[in-house]
Amino acid sequence: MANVVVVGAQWGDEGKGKIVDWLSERADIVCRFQGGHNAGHTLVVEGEVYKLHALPSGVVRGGKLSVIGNGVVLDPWHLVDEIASVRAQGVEITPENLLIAENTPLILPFHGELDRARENQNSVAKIGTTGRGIGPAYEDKVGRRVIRVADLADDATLERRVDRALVHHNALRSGLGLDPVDREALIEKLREVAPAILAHAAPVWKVLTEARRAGRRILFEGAQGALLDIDFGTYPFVTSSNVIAGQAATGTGIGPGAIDFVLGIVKAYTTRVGEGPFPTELFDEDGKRLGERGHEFGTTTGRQRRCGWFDATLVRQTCAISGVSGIALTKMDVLDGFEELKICTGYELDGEELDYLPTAAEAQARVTPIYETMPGWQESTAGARSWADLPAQAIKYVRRIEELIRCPVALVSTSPEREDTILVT
Ligand code: 2SA
Ligand code: MG
Repeated sequence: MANVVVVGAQWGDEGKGKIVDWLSERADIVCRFQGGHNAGHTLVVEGEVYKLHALPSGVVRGGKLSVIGNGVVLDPWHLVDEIASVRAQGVEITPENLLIAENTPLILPFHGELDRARENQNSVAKIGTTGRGIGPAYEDKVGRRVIRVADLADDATLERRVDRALVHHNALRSGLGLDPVDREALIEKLREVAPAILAHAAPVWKVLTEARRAGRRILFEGAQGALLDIDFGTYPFVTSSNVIAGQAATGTGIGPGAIDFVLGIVKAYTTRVGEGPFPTELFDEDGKRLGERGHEFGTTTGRQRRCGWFDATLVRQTCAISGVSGIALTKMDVLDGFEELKICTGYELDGEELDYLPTAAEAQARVTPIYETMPGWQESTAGARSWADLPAQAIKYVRRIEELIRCPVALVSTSPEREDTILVT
């Protein structure tokens, strides 16, 4: 398979990091195309644990080109720190193996302050964001007042861009009781960080076009999950970018025809962090058990994740919207030992059956799941590396999911270790 897009098909934290790492071995280039350091991908390579937020997962593998595309919002100071921390783990990062699109918008300190001020202000505004300034940075991008990587190269441009942003932000800040931004200090801070970022700046669209022409394989690494998509997610409890597969093209500057395969990452149950509707959420012992067995705590903020049964209705919907070609089913082993397992096959709302999640927030909050129950399995699936290693009941569970979501299972992951992966043929 030439160029693959990997996207989350639930609310993020589906275990994309491991799958991306697994696939990156077969790719020449790994690109991020949306989100920012609100992502958190944990990679375990030969026992060493890497926690990445802004950097593409390809960086931990030698000989790959890593790319941060224009669809990302980049906190330059965070990136410098993240580079330093993975370097300390022995990873080599150079202007040759890490490129940043010149048209990438920057997250500035006042974006984070605004994000957190809104979250803390009152319950009406609360989304449960990561507080990283992601939303405010995307707002500025669309509002045509963001500072982009290329703007760092010229002092006069940089000052003009800062002034343009501050007209807006100082007015906003005064309404929130925040002091105006210290213009000189901000410009100084930007000048300081500029060389470290500019060293990696490149016309990514051009690099990718040429790479494609030369037959190099590109892996597009999504962050978050389709239900957090700004258009198709559980709005307003979403992130501020398009996270679905179509964004891989817009967020890097390559045509949609370059995408050969869309791999949707799907966890064998459901989790979500932050506020918002979650039809199959469990508040009982089963939910607690999923959280404990699955170590469901956020990589980025350490928050405890809400847990629930597998929702086939939602995944069928997100697979359709992302044009998923096949799924990777992760964290199967977390289900080991359950007496029975439930799968949501549809919803009921006001006495009617629905085969999709309606758009209206009010309806999303009120749907009740329709479940089918399957017997669980008592054997361990942890570390299974072939179909034959799986208990019969676990295979039935996978096959039933496949049927319900109308999409084939391409991979099954049975532990955080990259070798513990079943390739379904
Ligand atoms: P924000 O900070 O504006 O993006 O927050 C808006 C909502 O989006 C949710 N959000 C996330 N939910 C789950 N996982 C996230 N990141 C993963 C991680 C990375 C991944 O492990 O941390 O799987 O790609 C993530 N990022 C944002 C957030 O909780 C708000 O509900
Ligand atoms: Mg994650």
